[in-house]
Amino acid sequence: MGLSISQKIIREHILSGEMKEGSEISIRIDQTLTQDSTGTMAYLQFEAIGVPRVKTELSVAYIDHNTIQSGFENADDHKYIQTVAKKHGIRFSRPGNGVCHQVHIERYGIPGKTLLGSDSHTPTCGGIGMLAIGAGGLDVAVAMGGGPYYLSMPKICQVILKGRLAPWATAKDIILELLRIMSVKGGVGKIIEYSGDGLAFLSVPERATITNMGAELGATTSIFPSDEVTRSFLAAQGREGVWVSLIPDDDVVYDQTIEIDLSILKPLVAKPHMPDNVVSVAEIAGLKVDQVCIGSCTNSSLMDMLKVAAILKGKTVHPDVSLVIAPGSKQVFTMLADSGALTDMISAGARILECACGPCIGMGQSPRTDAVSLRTNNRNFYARSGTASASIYLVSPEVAAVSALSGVVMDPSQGGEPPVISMPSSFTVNDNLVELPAASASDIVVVRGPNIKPFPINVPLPESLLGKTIVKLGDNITTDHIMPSNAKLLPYRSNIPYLADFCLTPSDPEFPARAKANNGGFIVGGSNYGQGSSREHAALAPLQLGVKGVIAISFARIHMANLINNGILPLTFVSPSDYDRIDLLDELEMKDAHAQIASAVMGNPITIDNLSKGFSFSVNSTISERQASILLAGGLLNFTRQFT
Ligand code: MIC
Ligand code: SF4
Repeated sequence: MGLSISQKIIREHILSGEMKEGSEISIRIDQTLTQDSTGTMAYLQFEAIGVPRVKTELSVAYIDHNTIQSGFENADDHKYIQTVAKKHGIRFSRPGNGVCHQVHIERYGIPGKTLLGSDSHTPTCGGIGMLAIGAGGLDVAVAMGGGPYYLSMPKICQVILKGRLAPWATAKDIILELLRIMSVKGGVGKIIEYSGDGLAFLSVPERATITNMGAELGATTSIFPSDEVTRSFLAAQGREGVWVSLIPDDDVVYDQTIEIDLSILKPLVAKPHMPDNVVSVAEIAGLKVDQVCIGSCTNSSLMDMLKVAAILKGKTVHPDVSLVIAPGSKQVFTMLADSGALTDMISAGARILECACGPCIGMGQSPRTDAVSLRTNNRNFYARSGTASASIYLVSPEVAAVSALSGVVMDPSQGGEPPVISMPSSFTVNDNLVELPAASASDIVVVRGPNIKPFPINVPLPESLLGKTIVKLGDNITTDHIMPSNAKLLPYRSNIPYLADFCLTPSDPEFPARAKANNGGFIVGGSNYGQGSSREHAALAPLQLGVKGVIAISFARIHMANLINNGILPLTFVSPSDYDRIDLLDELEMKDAHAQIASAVMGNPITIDNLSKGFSFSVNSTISERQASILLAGGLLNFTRQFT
């Protein structure tokens, strides 16, 4: 049986386990990336591991998330990351250089290599045929130290793209269509591999839009072949030397196949508050718009920006609309300036932001009360914009730009020709904002600000876990619910005690107080619990509040790994109907925890007693032997320390 693209990369990098769907494998990581909102914690953990210099081929620390400096905290964290990077062999991408994923694909990604990033949109680099995976900061710290990355061997899902996009339909519409088909949990446990004759018409930035937003499917990663399109992109970046061809064998047997006919795709939109709530733009045409945000790691490439500039040229943004634009990188920004396209944007009334995540993570530009905000981002989760009453709609840059001019949602395919923009034969390359690490670490002093507080480390698993149900939640709870992030909270990413007071507040404002009053306990959730980001703060804050276990119908991949890494038990209902039999403040007990965890590794269910209601129910924990040992030790740091 032939191998798919990702199976070929895994075969080259596998360190342990068998490439058999569902079994735990470990792989060698060639490159890592971090960004600042997860990076501070990742580097604190890297320091705790105690490896003097990274052992990867390349590790880059980006500053792109926490860029509003309304107090000392973010600037302090930036200085910490800059100095810790310099000391330990990591390149430092200064603020102003751009969003990690955009810069990484432009300057560092290599087809056929592995990349682990402390950000869920790391799969963006799958657009050039890299096996790029998002993970919690601790997993990335371990990989920087030369340790393997463990994952459960995913299923391989083939998506065949047929034909060519019609005018005004875009790469964003391809991934929105896939979200409509598969839903936000349809990709869990899968790698999405793209193929088909349609690939020839999709440039690398377009492919990257698709692999980027594969994160919203819950997929482990997404990947395109490395072909002539990839080669010419890398050549235009002055990096043709790193190109290798990477295509699947002819006789691959895929676990799932989905076909999309590109020629019939229309502009699509994801309505509030889920990226899979997809309808055609035509269906909501005419809706009055208050804000339009163009940018984010999904749609901030030069091609996207040039199209937007061409639409805005010579026009004026509607008086009721605030249009903000954040180019993805310094390369994009300078090329916009040099070509005059930036002038077209400014003249039309666009408010130009620095090249960073910005509004996508609520780092500024929170919309007004009850606003309708059209964004080119990948996530429209409840309250993520910083304004809980706002409605965020996810669209392509083209739909965003035409709607910014008209003041209402517009389906551009109803009339007019789209701007024709072609890929430049060469990009402007200037890596002057990337600092190289020091040759010798001895004279580098790591600078730590006063906002860096000790992070919680769990205790070894007790023999019996006893606690109340301190919250009961529905399906698709995101990490933005569990650990909200916005301009007010992001500066506290290195201060878990402070953040814990905001844990789960978008779902239940009383949760932190209730958790404290009951000395922690259990979280009960629905399906796809913890979808979204890689932030391990969504495990650390519950740990700070004494959460012992999360019992859910199903989990998102990265969050489940983060729970285990912090010694919090991820348990799934054997019979989902038991979910209905548990009420808030029910007292739950898991007896013989050690024996039950050991037996869960063999696939046996775990028994939990509901002491308040007088019944027992079964849960599963789909963990490997290694993960069981981590849970028994009280988390990965404790587990690792046993051997040092
Ligand atoms: C996001 O898009 O949600 C973030 C902010 O980039 C997160 C990382 C974080 O929470 O710092 C992600 O995607 O992993
Ligand atoms: Fe930044 Fe938004 Fe991309 Fe996350 S999704 S990395 S916040 S631009």
